[in-house]
Amino acid sequence: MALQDAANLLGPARHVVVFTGAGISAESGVPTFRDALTGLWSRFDAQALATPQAFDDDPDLVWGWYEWRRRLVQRVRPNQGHLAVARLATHVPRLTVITQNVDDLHERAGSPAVTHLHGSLFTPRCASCARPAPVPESTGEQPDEGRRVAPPHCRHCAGLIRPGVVWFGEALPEDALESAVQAATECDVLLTVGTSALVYPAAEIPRVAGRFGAAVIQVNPQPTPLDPIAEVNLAGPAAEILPALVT
Ligand code: BJW
Ligand code: ZN
Repeated sequence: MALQDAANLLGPARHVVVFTGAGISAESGVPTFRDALTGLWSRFDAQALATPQAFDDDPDLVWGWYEWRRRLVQRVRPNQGHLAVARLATHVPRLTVITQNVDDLHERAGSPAVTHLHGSLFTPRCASCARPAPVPESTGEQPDEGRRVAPPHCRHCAGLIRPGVVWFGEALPEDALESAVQAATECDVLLTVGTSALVYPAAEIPRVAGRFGAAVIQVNPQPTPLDPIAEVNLAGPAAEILPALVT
């Protein structure tokens, strides 16, 4: 049985990497990007929202959209999948958690030192001078998903504040990518959870781990391009499979 095969790989492992994508947060109520009916990109145009050009063209549209998403994340809770990942740290000598997600649900579940490859909804910065900016105070009012909101101005240079996420065409944070690649080359098991593995360079991480000899375990209800390199495919939702795997 696949679950037992996965447990047998995890049991003796000395360094496990957990690599997550939007699917791990789906059962908390955070939409994924590419799921056919519920994914953000089925309702919104990625080019008009998740590129530097989009922010230049219409900063209020882009800032409003990310404010809507930040507040949505603040209203939801980590699920059993995030909690199982945090628990895994007590089962293996070394655990590295690498996420493509811009939410903070791994941290709120108790995973310390999470590597965020695509930034965070909670680290806005100046689009001109790059200095960090405060997360806006909650007004108690919930911005709706299509509402334009003017971004704040930088207190240092008066430039526009932008979300601290990585848009298409932008480089990933160098330290995060470097430490993720390093961990992938060193681990014995990489557990990939809830990612379509379509977005590069992040999608290289499980592939690097496989090339360097790690066993790859995948948790995803749908097939992905990682199926051929995964030693074990656990087809199902993360919030059910992970607690069964990490008891
Ligand atoms: C469940 C579940 C449940 C559902 N349980 N599972 C090589 C080839 C081709 C293109 C490129 C390439 N290299 C670079 C590119 C271009 C581009 C790219 O990859 N494009 C492809 C899409 C074709 N990459 C970039 O532009 C990157 N930058 C770059 O390469 O820069 C080069 C450079 C170097 C030096 C200087 C300057 C430039 C940047 C990529 C940034 C991606 N950003 C986003 C948005 C972040 C901000 C935001 O949140 O708005 O990141 S896009 C979006 O996709 C987001 C995600 O992190 C990322 C990955 O998505 P993820 O997590 O896999 O989600 P989904 O929805 O795709 O999948 C969900 C999965 O969960 C599904 O499989 C479901 O089945 C599953 N699931 N329910 C478990 N309950
Ligand atoms: Zn500034």
